[in-house]
Amino acid sequence: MPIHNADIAAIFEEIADLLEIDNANPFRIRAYRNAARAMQTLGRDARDLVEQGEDLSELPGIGKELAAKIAEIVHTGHCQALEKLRKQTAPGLPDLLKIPGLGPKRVRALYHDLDIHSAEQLLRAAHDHRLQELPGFGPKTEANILENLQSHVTHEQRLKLAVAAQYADTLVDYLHKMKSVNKIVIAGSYRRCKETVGDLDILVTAKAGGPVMKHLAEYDEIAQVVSKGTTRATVVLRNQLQVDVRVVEPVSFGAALHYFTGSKAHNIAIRRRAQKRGLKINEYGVFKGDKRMAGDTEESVYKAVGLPWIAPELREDRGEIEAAENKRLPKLVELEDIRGDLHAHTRATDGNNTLEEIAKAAQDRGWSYVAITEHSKRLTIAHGLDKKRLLKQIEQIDHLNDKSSGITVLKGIEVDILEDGKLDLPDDVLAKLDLVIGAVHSKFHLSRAKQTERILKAMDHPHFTLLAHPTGRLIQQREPYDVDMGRIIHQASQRGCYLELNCHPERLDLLDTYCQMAKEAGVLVSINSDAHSLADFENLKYGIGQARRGWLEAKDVLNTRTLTQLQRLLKKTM
Ligand code: DGT
Ligand code: CA
Ligand code: CA
Repeated sequence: MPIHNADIAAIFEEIADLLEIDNANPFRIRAYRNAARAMQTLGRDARDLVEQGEDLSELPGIGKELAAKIAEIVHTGHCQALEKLRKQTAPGLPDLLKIPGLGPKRVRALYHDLDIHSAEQLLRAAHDHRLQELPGFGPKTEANILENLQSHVTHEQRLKLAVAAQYADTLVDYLHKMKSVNKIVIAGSYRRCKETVGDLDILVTAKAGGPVMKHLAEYDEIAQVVSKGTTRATVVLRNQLQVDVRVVEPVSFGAALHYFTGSKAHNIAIRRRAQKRGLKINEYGVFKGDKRMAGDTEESVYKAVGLPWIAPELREDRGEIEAAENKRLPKLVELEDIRGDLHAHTRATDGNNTLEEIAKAAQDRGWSYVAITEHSKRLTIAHGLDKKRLLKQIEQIDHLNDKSSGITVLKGIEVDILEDGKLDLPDDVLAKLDLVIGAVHSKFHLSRAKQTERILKAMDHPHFTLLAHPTGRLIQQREPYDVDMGRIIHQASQRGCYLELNCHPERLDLLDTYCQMAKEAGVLVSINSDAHSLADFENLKYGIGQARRGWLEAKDVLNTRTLTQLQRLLKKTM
């Protein structure tokens, strides 16, 4: 049974959560959280490392004990320490943790003070306003929990795109091992690069249907075969991800790909268009009466209804069909357009790598620049920089730039925006930097008016260049903070500063619709990895997907500029 890094990370996170509910030693809890993060950002399969006999305890954040646990999980699929903790924890509590806004500390309080150990009990208590009396809760938290409880039910089964990708990749590799298989494409929301996916829709072309489905059913990550015919099957993987597989004829491949890529709204609009032209369109092809007009490629399907091919990320029936009709489809940004990253952390704060390692990795990617933007002092858990340490880093970067060629390391900071809108470091040191990224890391629950004013005030600061993860949401974990994004985008256009699209798979923040708003207002978006380790640079592809969903072209993106152009744009704001 192949174990993915995400599986190991999930086990370590659960151990940390259960330890925290149990009020265990904070250092132990932190060690598991760090290990979970190390697994997510490893960049290679831990399974391969274990099988090749490599010493995992040499990885950052992994000691001997954790290395042994990783090996145990790879070999057995289980972790005894977790099983033991689960037995010790009141049943129901782990489920409560899955509700956004409820961390282990709150779950512990709910259990100890109100004897709550199920979502139903929690719902009742929130309705009766019994939560707000608990220390650390209050009426706002209670309202948030109530809201999250309701939306929790609707997206609990969806997986984040980057997590689904790990399972999708191995399954596709497995299916490719079959000689009779030709093409394999994952359609659906996955192909449209949605932030989360409900299930995977896989299309296969193959000589004959039978053996493919048999091969699929033998995949050892399957928990359940829901249905299995000769041309279609539905299975559920161990992690509860449902996979629909269809074998299609080459003549129908384009039509099937179009149909199963969706979105449903886009399909319906295209079908209506076909009907107006006296055509019938379905997953087998485009037909006039009984005559097949198109269907082997997606291009042929679009052509039959008088349109150019439309990129999957645009297919939401949000104006893409009109744009195609009027030959105004955007030429969407691609990974290759990116010339550098404007948000990375080093070992000086909570990153894993040295300055030199980051510079080298950026250069190896063919980039011209990379910005180092550590946290500022207020963020103590990340060991944020004060003025003195930042000045020291500025010197180090100058020194590095003096001796290296081919890559420029830009000097930056991810400075906290304080509750009153002030920045967390003095002006004289900010003035020495190439860019100043402002970020909200606290007081997420201010009123809309206050939160908006806070950010607008920060953006007014003479040295402010870029707003980090503008809505603060964590996918399926934390709702965006309540803020008037229209005013923020307007302010950015007036002030000549920029918005970040943070590519961390849990953030993907700027949201797609705000990307569109920024583009319309002429505000450039910077697609940033927020790397804490070298493997995080890989996350740029998810940010690119999100940017494409937001209709962004290379010209709408700040870090597609050459170094000289970028420096000019950054100076304008300082
Ligand atoms: P998901 O799985 O919830 O993340 O989202 P999708 O978009 O992958 O949806 P899914 O898996 O239910 O269906 C895959 C595609 O199949 C969908 O994007 C469009 C197409 N489809 C499904 N049901 C219908 C339908 O009733 N009418 C049309 N025209 N297309 C449909
Ligand atoms: Ca799907
Ligand atoms: Ca499906």
